[in-house]
Amino acid sequence: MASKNALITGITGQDGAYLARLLVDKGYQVFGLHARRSTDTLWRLRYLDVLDQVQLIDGDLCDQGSAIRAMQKSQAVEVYNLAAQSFVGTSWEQPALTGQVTGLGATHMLEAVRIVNPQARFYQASTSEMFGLIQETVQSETTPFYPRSPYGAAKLYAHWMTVNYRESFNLHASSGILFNHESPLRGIEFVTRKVTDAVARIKLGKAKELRLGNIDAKRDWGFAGDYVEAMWLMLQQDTPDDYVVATGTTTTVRDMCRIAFAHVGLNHEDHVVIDPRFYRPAEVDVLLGNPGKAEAKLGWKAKTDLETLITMMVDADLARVAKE
Ligand code: NAP
Ligand code: G4F
Repeated sequence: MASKNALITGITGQDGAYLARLLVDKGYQVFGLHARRSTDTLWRLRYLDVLDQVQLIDGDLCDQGSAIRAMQKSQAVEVYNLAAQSFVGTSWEQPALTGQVTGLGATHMLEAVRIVNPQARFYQASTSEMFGLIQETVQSETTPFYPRSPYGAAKLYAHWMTVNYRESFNLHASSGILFNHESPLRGIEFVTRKVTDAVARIKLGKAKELRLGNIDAKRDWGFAGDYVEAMWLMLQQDTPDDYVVATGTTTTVRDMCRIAFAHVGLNHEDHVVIDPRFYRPAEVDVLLGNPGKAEAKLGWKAKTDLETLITMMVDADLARVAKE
C-alpha cells in the first residue's frame, strides 16, 4: 500500500511527538508545522527517536499563509491540528494571543484544508476544558459546554468551527474532546509533571518543598501515548464525528501527589506547601469523562491507569534530574 502523507501542527508538543511516532510506525510520511523559536523545541521528537523521520515545515498557526503552504508542501491527506497555547494558567495573562493561536489558528487550518485539499481528513484537538463549570456529573458528547478560562473559550470557538466546516463544506472534520493526558514529555508547567519533577528533585536532595495551588481539584488523567491512538482512529472512520476520550476515573491533585511521593518512599504532606499564587481566577473543580462512544465506535479504551502513569513519570524525572 502506498504511504499516506500526514500533517501535524504542534508536532513539537507532547501529543505531537507521540502522534508523530505512531504515524511513522504505521508507515506515514509525516510533516510537521514548526514555529521558529530561539530555544530548542525538538527535544520531545528526539526523546521518541522520531526527529529524523519527520519533515518540518517552517510556519506559524497565526499566519494564514503558513497554514496554506503547509498543506501544499505536505500534500497531506490527514491533518491533525494540535498546535495551541495550551496552558490554562497563561490564558488569563495572554487572552488575546490564546484566542489567536488556540481559536483562530484552527480556522486557519480549516481554511487551508478547504482551499488546498477538501478531501483531506481533519482532526481538531478539542478539550474537556470546554465543560468547565460542569453541567453534568459525568461529561459526554451531549453535555452542554461552560468554559471557565480564555483557553476554554478559544477551544470552544475552534470546536464549533470544526463542526461548522463539517456541516457547511462537507469536510471530514472530527473533534476529539480529550480529557487531561500526561506523560514524561508533559510540559513542566502542568501539575502532574510539576509534581513528578519535584518528587525527583526532593528525593535526590536538590529541593525540599513543592508549592501548589488548589490540590482539591479533580481531573480524569490518562496517558498521552494511549490518547494519540484515538486521534488516529477518528480519521479512519467513514464518517466524521466528535468523541470524548477519557479514562472514566477522576482523582484529586492531592491523591495524585500522594501516589508520586509514595513511589519514592516519601510522604507528600511533608513537602507540599499551598501557595495562593497558583490559584486560578476561575477554577474547573472536577472533570470526569464518559468514553463510552469512543469505546463503542472506535474500539478505543484507555490502557494506562493513573498509578502506572505517575510512577512512569517519576522514574523518567529521576533519570533526568540525576543526569543534570
Ligand atoms: P503542548 O505540549 O503545549 O504543545 C503545543 C504545541 O503547539 C507545541 O508544538 C507548540 O510549539 C505549538 N504551538 C504553539 N503556538 C504555536 C503557533 N503560534 N504556531 C505553531 N505552533 C504553535 O500541548 P499538548 O499537551 O501536546 O496538547 C496538544 C493539543 O491538544 C493542544 O491543542 C491542547 O490544547 C490540546 N489538548 C491537550 C490536552 C492535554 O491534556 N494534554 C487535553 C485536551 C486537549 P512550540 O514547541 O514551538 O512551543
Ligand atoms: O495540569 P493543569 O495545569 O491542567 P488543566 O488546567 O486541567 O489543563 C490541561 O488539561 C486540559 C484538558 O482538560 C487541556 F485542554 C489543557 O491544554 C491542559 O493540558 O492543572 C490541573 C489542575 C487545575 O485544577 C489546577 O488549578 O491542577 C490544579 N493545580 C494545583 N496546583 C495546579 C497547581 N496546576 C498547575 N499547573 N500548577 C500548580 O501549581
